[in-house]
Amino acid sequence: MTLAERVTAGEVRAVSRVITLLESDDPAAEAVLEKLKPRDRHAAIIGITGYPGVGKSTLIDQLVRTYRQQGRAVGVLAVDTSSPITGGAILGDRIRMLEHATDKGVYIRSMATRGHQGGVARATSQAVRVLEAAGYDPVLIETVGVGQDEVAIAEVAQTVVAVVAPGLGDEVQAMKAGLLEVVHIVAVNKADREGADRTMAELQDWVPTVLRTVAIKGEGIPELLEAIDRHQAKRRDADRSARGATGP
Ligand SMILES: Nc1nc2c(ncn2[C@@H]2O[C@H](COP(=O)(O)OP(=O)(O)OP(=O)(O)O)[C@@H](O)[C@H]2O)c(=O)[nH]1
Ligand SMILES: [Mg+2]
Repeated sequence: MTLAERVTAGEVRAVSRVITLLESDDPAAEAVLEKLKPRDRHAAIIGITGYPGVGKSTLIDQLVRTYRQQGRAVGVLAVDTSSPITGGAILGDRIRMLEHATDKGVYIRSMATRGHQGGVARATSQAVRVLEAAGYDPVLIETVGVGQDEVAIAEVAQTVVAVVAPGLGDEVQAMKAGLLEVVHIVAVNKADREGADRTMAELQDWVPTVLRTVAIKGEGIPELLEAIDRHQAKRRDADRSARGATGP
C-alpha cells in the first residue's frame, strides 16, 4: 500500500509519518497530499486558542471525552509557533493534560511550524487534511497566544474558540483589537476564580457567544459543545447557499 492509501485506511503510523514529512517541508508530503484529493471526508475543524495556561488543553480534554462518548474519532493538533529550538520541550508540556493518549479513537500530535512566514496556516491545514482523510472528525487545533500568528488559525479552523481567564485586564483589551475579530466563541475559563463575571461582561459586546467554563470540573462543557455545533451548522448552511448561488 502507498502512504496515501495507508492514511486513508486510518493507519496511525502513516498519519504520523506524513505529518513529520510536512513539518520538514519534504516534497514527499506534497505527493501524498496530492493523492488524498479529492476530499471525500469532511471533518469539523475547531481551533482553540488563548494565552499560555488559560486551560486550553484541559478544555480540549473535556471536549474529547464527550466526542468519544458520541463515538467520534477525534484528532488533536497542538501547534506551536515559537522557535524550533524551544518549541519541542514546551510542546510536550502543552498537551500533557490530555488523558486520552492511549485511546485508539484519539490521535494527539504536537507540531512545530518552524516559524516561517505563513507556515502556521499552511502546515496546519495540511496536517488537518491528513487527519480528515484518516477519518478523524472533529479535528481540534490548540494554538497559543492571540497575536498576529494566531489569527492564522482562522484560515484553518471553521470554528474558532478563544479561551480567556478572569482578570486579564489589559490582555482582554488587546484581544478586542485583534483576535476577537476572527473568534466565534469565547470561553471564560477558570470561572471558579474571582472576576469571571467582569471578564464576561467586558467581552459580551464583542463576540456573539461568551460562555463560562470550569474545565477542571467539566462545568460549561455541554454549553460549549452546543455553541460549537450551532456554529458548525450555521457554517454548513452558509456553504450550501453559497454553492447554490454560484450554480452546480
Ligand atoms: N482553577 C482552575 N484551574 C484550571 C481550570 N482549567 C484549567 N486549570 C488549570 O490551569 C493549568 C493550565 O491548564 P492547561 O490546560 O495546561 O492550559 P493551557 O492553556 O493548555 O496551557 P498551555 O498549553 O501551556 O498554553 C492547569 O494547572 C490546570 O489544571 C479551571 O477551570 N479552573
Ligand atoms: Mg496546552
